Amino acid sequence: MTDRVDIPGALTSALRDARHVCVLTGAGISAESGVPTFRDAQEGLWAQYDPLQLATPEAFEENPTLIWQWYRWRRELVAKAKPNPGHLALAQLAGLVPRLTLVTQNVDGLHQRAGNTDVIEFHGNLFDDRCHAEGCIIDSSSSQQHGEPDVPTCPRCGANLRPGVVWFGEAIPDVALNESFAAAADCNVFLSIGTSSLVYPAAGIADIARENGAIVAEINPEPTMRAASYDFSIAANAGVALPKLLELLAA
Ligand code: BV8
Repeated sequence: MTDRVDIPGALTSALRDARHVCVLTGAGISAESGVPTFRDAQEGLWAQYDPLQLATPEAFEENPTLIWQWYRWRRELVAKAKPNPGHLALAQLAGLVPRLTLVTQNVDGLHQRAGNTDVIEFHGNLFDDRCHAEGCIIDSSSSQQHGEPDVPTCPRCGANLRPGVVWFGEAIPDVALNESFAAAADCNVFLSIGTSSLVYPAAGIADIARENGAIVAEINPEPTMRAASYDFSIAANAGVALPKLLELLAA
């Protein structure tokens, strides 16, 4: 992938004039930080598993130890990762437009580490622990319980703890869902960045923006089948396209 990217002038102008920009990010924006996307083959021990099969309540019920091993491996990997120029550009964008709503499907917390403060974590956060019985978030130091038991337990009720993410087949938290849908309906420009747009209801957020008259652009080195229905499709890595976009905006 070259570092050259063409940013349509009409997109830069629309962003310059926007009252409200809504951004949806997926695993692709963290790829350049070394965090494997869901579509990428996993590494090592985890190469034999399909994340779509592991990220489910059924898999946790069946083998909580294995699921905790997977999430601990991801926590370690993400903790070593750093925000990349794509994350940093979005943090800069927040300071350049009147209102930016950042909705992320990612659970890695890299947008917050890049400086975005107002992030809607549509699928939760990798580093949160949640009581599997009561559903409440528990202070995550609990999962580092004395000698890290294979499956940490809730200090309040003794049930198993689980990572604070939304698994396949689980509902999106109401607040995240409603705030994301409202932002998509209200925004003037919608940027879909680094997502295959295959997972619902996240993938439907762009439709809400489009149906409410927003200008929609996708940034993805492999344009998705939805790109044809968007106003702009920028076939480039986020870490290349977003800094270029910000350079033009700030000019
Ligand atoms: C729900 C947290 C209902 C966990 C995740 C059939 C049809 C439609 C829908 C369904 C269906 N069957 C089932 C469903 C629903 C299901 C779903 O959508 N399944 C899919 C697989 C078909 N959805 C759900 O289950 C959701 N819940 O529907 O609940 C309900 C309602 C009421 C009551 C009860 C239930 C919950 C979904 C949430 C799942 N959790 N994550 C964890 O992380 O462990 S999803 C997980 O996978 C990620 O969070 C992310 O959302 C998704 C992967 O998608 P992407 O982010 O797009 O990543 P991907 O790897 O796919 O693509 C990366 C892209 O980046 C690529 O396009 C690539 O080209 C691009 N890229 C690569 N490098 C770069 C780049 N782009 C830019 N720059 C680069 N450098």
